[in-house]
Amino acid sequence: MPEVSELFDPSAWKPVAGFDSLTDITYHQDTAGRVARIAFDRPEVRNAFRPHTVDELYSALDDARQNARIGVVLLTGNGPSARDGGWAFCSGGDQRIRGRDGYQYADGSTSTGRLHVLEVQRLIRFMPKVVIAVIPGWAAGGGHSLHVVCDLSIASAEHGKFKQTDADVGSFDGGYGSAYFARQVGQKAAREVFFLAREYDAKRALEMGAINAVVPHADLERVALEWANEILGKSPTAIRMLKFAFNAVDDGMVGQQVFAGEATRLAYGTDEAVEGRDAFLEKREPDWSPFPWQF
Ligand code: S0N
Repeated sequence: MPEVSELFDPSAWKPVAGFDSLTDITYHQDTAGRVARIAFDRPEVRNAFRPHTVDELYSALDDARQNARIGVVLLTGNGPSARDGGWAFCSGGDQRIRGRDGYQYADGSTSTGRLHVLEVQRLIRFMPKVVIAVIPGWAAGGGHSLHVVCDLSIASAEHGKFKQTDADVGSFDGGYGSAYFARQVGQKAAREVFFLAREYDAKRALEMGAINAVVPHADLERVALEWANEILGKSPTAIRMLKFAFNAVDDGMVGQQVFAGEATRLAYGTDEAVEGRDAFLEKREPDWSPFPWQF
């Protein structure tokens, strides 16, 4: 079996320092240190996540968020399964450890279950970088929701498959996984996907508008890295403002807050804002005369 994944090119990636003891995911940066590759690493269960997986995923994503050189994150699933050769992006919550109040840690370290993949969804949604779902196989259940919340999705032509099993297993993502999905594909298609829980191949997902591209399986990660490098050629501020502008219309006051925070950061860079700060520090009235009331 390959050390990481059959699609992984070891010459393109290096492991990230400080993340040596990961068990459920892998975390790499490209050789230029500009792109992060974060991958589910439980191919024997179609990359289902347990609470520990979610903890590792959150830390790696947050590390990428705080790294000012990283502009794009690729979220994918390692594979194939050594047992049967099956490929997966992610099959959602590990149903073997689902309790009555959430998902249980293997060591029983918390008395209550966890449902914190939603925190990961929010991190992807609000991080000022582009997150691309790179889908080499199944995106099912909560794994389907994760691809929905990513900014872009690219899938394997041969193995990319989509299924929203929530209603089969008595689970429901009533937030981004469904309502935001309906924004992407329309209400009728979204309700079909959830209410019938059928399987869709990558070609059909593309027709629906659920994903951006379908590429030959062997080329999947290379193409994803090409997309990432193309995005890295753009203005970081423009990309950040555009991501938050796209989000704001669906995110209510929180969306406005995130967008406005970035607008404030931009305003701090103006002479006008510097004058306001300096006037306060120098205990004088600000002189706004050089700054026009724009029309
Ligand atoms: C993905 C599917 C369609 C693949 O089918 P295929 O190719 O026929 O493979 P299988 O033979 O079914 O699977 C191979 C082995 O992998 C195991 N397995 C697969 N998925 C899971 C899983 N999710 N949990 C545990 N094991 C899994 C199979 O059992 C099999 O192993 P063996 O041979 O030993 O039995 C198909 O596998 C499928 O439908 N999987 C289940 C998908 C699913 O229903 N997922 C859960 C849906 N709900 C969620 O994800 C919600 C998650 C959630 O709410 C949550 C979880 C944690 C924290 C927070 C949250 C939250 O969102 O709030």
